[in-house]
Amino acid sequence: PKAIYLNDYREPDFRIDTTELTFALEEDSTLVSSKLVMQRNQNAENNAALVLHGQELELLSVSVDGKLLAPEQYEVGEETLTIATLPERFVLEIQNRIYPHKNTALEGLYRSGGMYCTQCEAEGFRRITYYLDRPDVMSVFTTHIIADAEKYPVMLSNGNLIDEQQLDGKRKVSWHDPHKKPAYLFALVAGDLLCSSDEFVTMSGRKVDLRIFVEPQNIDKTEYALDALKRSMRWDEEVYGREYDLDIFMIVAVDDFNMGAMENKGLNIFNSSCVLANPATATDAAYQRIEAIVAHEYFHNWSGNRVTCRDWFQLSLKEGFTVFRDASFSADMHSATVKRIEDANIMRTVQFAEDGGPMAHPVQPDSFIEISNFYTVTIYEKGAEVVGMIRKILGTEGFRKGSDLYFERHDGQAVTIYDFVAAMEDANGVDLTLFKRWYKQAGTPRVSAESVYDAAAQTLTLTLRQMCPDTPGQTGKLPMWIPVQLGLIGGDGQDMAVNVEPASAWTADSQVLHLTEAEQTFVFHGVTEQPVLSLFRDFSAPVKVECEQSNEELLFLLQNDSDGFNRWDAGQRLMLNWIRSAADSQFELTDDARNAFASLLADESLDPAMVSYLLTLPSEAYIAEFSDVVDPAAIHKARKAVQLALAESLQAEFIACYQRLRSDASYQPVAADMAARSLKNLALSYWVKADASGLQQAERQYTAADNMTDQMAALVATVNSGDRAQAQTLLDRFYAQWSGDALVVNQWLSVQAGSAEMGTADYIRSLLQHPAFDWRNPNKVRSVIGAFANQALVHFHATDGSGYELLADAVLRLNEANPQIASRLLGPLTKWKRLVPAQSQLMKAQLERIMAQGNLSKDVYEVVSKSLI
Ligand code: HT7
Ligand code: ZN
Repeated sequence: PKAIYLNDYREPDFRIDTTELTFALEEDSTLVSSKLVMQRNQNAENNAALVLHGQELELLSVSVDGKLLAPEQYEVGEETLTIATLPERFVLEIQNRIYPHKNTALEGLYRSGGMYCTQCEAEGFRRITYYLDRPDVMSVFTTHIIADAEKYPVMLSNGNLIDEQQLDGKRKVSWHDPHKKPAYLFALVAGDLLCSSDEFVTMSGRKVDLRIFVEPQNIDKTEYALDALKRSMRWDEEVYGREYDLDIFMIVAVDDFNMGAMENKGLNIFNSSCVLANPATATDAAYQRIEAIVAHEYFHNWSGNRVTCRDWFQLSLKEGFTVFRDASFSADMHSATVKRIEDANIMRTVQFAEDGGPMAHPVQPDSFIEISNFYTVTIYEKGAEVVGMIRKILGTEGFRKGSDLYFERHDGQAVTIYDFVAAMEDANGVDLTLFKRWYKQAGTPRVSAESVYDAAAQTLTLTLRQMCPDTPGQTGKLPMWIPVQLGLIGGDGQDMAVNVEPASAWTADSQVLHLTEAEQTFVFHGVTEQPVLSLFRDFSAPVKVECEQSNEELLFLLQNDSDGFNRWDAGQRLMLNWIRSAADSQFELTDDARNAFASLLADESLDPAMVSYLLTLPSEAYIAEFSDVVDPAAIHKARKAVQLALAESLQAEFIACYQRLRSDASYQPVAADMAARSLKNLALSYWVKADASGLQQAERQYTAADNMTDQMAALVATVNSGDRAQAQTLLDRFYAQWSGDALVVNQWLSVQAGSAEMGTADYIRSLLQHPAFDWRNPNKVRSVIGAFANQALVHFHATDGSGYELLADAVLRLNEANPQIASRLLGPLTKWKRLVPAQSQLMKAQLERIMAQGNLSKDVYEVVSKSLI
């Protein structure tokens, strides 16, 4: 397979003004007829041939301006259809047949359960018909669907419904989308579905119909998504001035889906796990994920659909910006500090690992073999952090001016990341040239800090140094523009007022210091006592910070920092120090530390969700990211020792906290209740570790629970307690209760597969034989294989290599059937270079075994070949 380069980008030679598609959904195949009104682009070469993309299509006929072409007038290649001689303007008509029932890759048009659905991003449309399947070709689409009226009473496509006809036993419906769009935003759904409806009145007073379509058994699980949708629509009007632009907005839930959801114009398609919820079946975490994803897909209507990407190297233009927007929305709906903690956690565990590994790539990549491999945490989450830094630099008002200009200037266009930055610059009169390095340089910058306090001069001199390690294909990185939000805290725990020199490097409003060179020294004046430094407040830049601070200083920050994010960060750094010092599996808390955590647990004025995070140990993956050489077994043991020490020394406080937060009120998926449940259930998880009374309480909670959050928390606490018999009893009860609900069964699979107490490779192989498991369903694969390789780290890294072998087997099994899922599963196998030598060799051997197989998909080939370099 060969790579595609950003530098090779050329404008398309042809445009497609209108696209009319007719789908005849037949028993075991679908006939697709397309009518494209096309013209040669002005700056295209005069005689350039038309080269359309197409994959796995059975071509039936090609006509130009109503005349059927003879086979010698066009050429069908492996993945192209070329027509050499064409006029300036013409109407191209193509008929082809496709086989949705045989489509296991879940790209293009496929079957999920009894319904038809599509997934066209990034390059799935070419599996439907021959087309210019690239995002800078935007067209106005009309879609006709003809199918058996009884089997498929619901037939949907983008835009507004324009016609419905009965045709002896069949029905034909027609949809028209007035907004021009690239083919990746096309969607079609047909099935026997029910819908929940509502309406929304936009800021200019237009009424929009809202519909969520689901299979009949799920009709009681749509309320929350509908509510989240209305809140998202209002929020986008209020915060970004963006109004919805069609008469109808539809969401469809499907069971078989490679990712979370898809923002097709007016017809979002969702993985059912990301939209369906009711209190009995969905946890608080699932509710929050649903809210965030509904918002994310809705926000794409402007950041992605109205203004789209010129090419796939610009993917972060829509994804980074939209993640940034959905994160701000979630912060407004719940706690901003907690949301920041969650996002920083993902950056530090998953994105930093990607940026330090073989698949490291810039937010705007230079090349790829398979674009599906680039829907990554770097494009999404680091992309969002980069947008967040622009907001830190410009301030909230300046950022809004920039986004207004961006949407106004580029509405209806396919543009680049630099067009976005240019709008921010032009709206604010700032030069962001230096800042753009964040888009081009891969890798996580390291920032070290050294400070010297001069009591006589009342100054603090702070020297910051930055360096960014080499990444594959990129050496000798240049300094970045790093916004360092900071505070100096006095002995009374209060922030000190400061003056900074050079003043030009300091934005007083936001307390941000601008680090732009490899090394810079800043002098703070009027510092009346030796302060404690609080750096990178609010996770102001996605960097690794090296700043020597003692455990006493960290404890001080944990108790006093006015920045909630840095309170949590100080706690994590402190716990990391403990875990490092517990390498011999023994650990004891100091009195000061015990008392500090005890008072956090007792402090009713604090947000319980925040306290829950303050008392959560860094995950094994997080600890690994902060280790030079990763020894998963040692990390597991040391972390467990610290966990036990916390559980035992704070047992009374955990029990008191648990009892205080118990509530008999009925379940509500609202922020305050979710926060209380999160701390209550964290307290339970420690209590269970401390003594047998915790396990009894877990069983009482499990039995009494009227909601999945409490039921699942009790189950997880029991499974992780190490009492195998009790764990099995609850697991059996759970399955007996929920075997009819696929989404709940997936949670049941993943609790077991992701548990350090249960998830050995042998156990996973037995789960793969369970009737509830199905290789064709990505959610089930993720629930078992994904949970095992990403969460049950001590078993995935078993010293006999059985975990690595299991993952490699799964990748090979899925390589042909579903290459996207096969490739996504591979992530944990690419980290071999940082492991202790014995593990490293075992892991590499499995990569080599995969590489040695013939016919690897492009997706799998790209990840494995890059990982072995
Ligand atoms: N924009 C959507 C991307 C997506 C996707 C990409 C590749 C293969 C399958 C996919 N399903 C959805 C999702 C989003 O970011 O909103
Ligand atoms: Zn997205």
